[in-house]
This record gives sequence, structure tokens and C-alpha cells, in this order.
Amino acid sequence: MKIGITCYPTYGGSGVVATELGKALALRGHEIHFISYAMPTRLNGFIDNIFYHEVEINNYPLFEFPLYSIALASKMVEVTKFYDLDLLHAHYAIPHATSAYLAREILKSETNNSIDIKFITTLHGTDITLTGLEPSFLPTMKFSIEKSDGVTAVSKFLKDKTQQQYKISKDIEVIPNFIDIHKYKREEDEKTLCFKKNFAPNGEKILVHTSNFRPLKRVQDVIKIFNEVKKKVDSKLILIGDGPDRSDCERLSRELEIFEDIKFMGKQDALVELLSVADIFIIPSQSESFGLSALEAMSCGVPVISSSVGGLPELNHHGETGYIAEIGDVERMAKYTIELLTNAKRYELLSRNARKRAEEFSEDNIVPLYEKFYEKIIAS
Ligand code: GMT
Repeated sequence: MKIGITCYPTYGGSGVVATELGKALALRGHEIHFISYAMPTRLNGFIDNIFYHEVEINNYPLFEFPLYSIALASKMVEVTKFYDLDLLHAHYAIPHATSAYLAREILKSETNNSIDIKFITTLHGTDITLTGLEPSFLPTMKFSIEKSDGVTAVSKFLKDKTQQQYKISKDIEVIPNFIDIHKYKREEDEKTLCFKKNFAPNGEKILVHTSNFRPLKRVQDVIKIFNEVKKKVDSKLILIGDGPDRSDCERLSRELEIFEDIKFMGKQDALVELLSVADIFIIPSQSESFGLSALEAMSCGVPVISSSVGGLPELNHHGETGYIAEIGDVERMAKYTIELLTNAKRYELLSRNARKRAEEFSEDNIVPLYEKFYEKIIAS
């Protein structure tokens, strides 16, 4: 198949899933055309069958706001026509699904219906639970989702939420996030051992959190949990990522006098190495449609302490792959962390279970679900 994929190219789960999907599909022989305003960050290294088309935006002084959605639709039209695409796949509904809808209608009108490109929208999370609900977007979002030829959501939670909140009766296929289990596996080589020895020289346990430090990630809770854990277990905390709450988190850790035991690493590519030194992964989000970062940790055999929101309980099974507590229940999350870190036998079991659970979301299991869905929509 020839597929045009549109996603946000910067850091963020939806862009990661879209890019990894495109790469996996290209390796399975499909022709993949990424259409975006910048090269997706994960699109590094050469893979045959992958093309990248940059959306050019005209900055005429009259346009106080860049007209990206229109420029994107025009680029979708151009790429579909000249590369003879079979399907467009929009990741993150705003504005990609709307642009894809426009592209489909333009092509139909231009060619007297001889090009009727189908498009699929994959809902990732905040496009539905946050941004899409704003009154300035809601009617357009509802329309674009309803007009999609196929819709997928990354969890059952997100599917139900979309149907309830946007009053959409359209069928939505659940296709969860996936992981390259051969890449995301615990690595114990000289590099990771050396890093561990430097950061935790006395064999301290290591807690890890990774996110974009947006308020809904509740990174302050991670610091408060660590503050409690530290009182009972010698430990350190690694925080990976950057975003609006980072300064506040640094301030909080100074106030609590635990700054020296926390490594604020900023954005990092070496996730596998960092997750390989982790003992516990913490994700206390206020909203999380799936939790790709938790899946990455689990694939490296790291048990997860999470909140009970969104799709997290679909991934992290309480008492099996980690523990779950209510949003903001710092005390309970700290208690679970301490329990796990002080019970080696139980820890080993949960670590093994976490890896096994992650294997269910392997690329080999999930990518064929997208292929099947593509075939169904193209034939519809
Ligand atoms: O919240 C983020 O970290 C970014 C966001 C995105 O859309 O880029 O992530 C969402 O999509 C991911 C991939 O499908 C999911 O694993 C995340 O759970 C989801 N984030 C939220 O729902 C808050």
C-alpha cells in the first residue's frame, strides 16, 4: 500500500507512534509518505520506502496566524495525486483530520470523483480529552471525526470518551500503542553500569519518570512520592523530559532539600539506557489515554506505579505489573513503591510480568492490526 502519514513531528507520544508505525510499515514493504511541517524526530536513519514531504507555509503579512491546516490540505492533495496514494492516515485529530477531509473533498471535486482517497484518523489523547473540547474546536472536531473513513483510538477508554463526549455513534477501532521489544529491553553493559555507579554509588534504588512536564503529567507528585520513598529506602530519582512545569519541579525539589538526589536530565534520546538502570517507573498523570512511556519502561522490565486514569489500568495491571492509585494519592503511590523496593521476590515477579505484558504490545502484534484496518477501509 502507499500511505500518507501526517503527525506532529516534535516530541510527544502521537508523533512517536505515527513515526514508528511508518517505519515498521516501510520495513514490511509499504510505501510511506510523511507529510508534516518538519521532519519527525524519530525519522532518523535511512529506510527504503520512506519519503518526507514538508508543508510550506506562506507568511504573507495579512495572515496574522499561519494557515497551516490549509497548507497541509494542499500538500496532501499534491502528494496523493502525484504519488498515487491509497490512503491518508492522520495522527492526532487537530487539525490533521480536518486537513485530510479537505484534501479528500478537493480531490473528488477536481477529478470528478475518480480520485476518492480514504482517510483514517487516529485519536491519541489530548486531541479528544483536552484541546478538542474547546468550544472553538469542538464542532470542527466532531465533524472531522465523523467524516473520517475510519477512526482508531489508542485505548478503550479513549474510544468510549470520544463517543460520549462528542456524541459520536461511529464505530471506533481500538488499536493500542506498540513497542519494539527487541530495542526496548534491559541492557546491562559497561555504559549503563558506569552510569548507575556514578549516580547511585551506594546501590541506591532508582526511580524514573519521563514526560513533557505539562501540568496534566503531575510531575510535582513524582517529586513528592520520591520525598516519601527516600525516608524509607535509599534512593535516587531521574526525571527525563522538559516542559512548562520543569522550573516549578526544580524549585519544589530544592524546597524539600532533595535536589541533590534528583537528576533533571531534560530531553533525552537514550531512553533504553536510562530505563535499564531504573527500578521503578512513576506515571501519576491526571489524564493519560494510553501511557506510551509506561509501556517503554515495562518493556525494559520496570514495574510501574501509576494513577488510575484513562487507559493506564488497561496497560498496567494492579498487583501484577505494578500498582495503581487514585490521582494525587501521593501517600499510596509512595507506599506501593516502598513495598516493592523492599520485597526482592515480589519485585522480581512484577518486573518479569511487566516485560511479559509489554510483549503483548510488540510491533509484530500491533502493526498488522493497522494493516488489516487499512485494507478494510480502502476496500469499503
Ligand atoms: O501527552 C503526551 O505525552 C503527548 C501525547 C501526544 O498526543 O503526543 O500523548 C498521547 O498519545 C500517546 C500515544 O498514543 C499516548 O500514549 C499518551 O497517553 C497520550 N497522552 C495523553 O493522553 C495525555
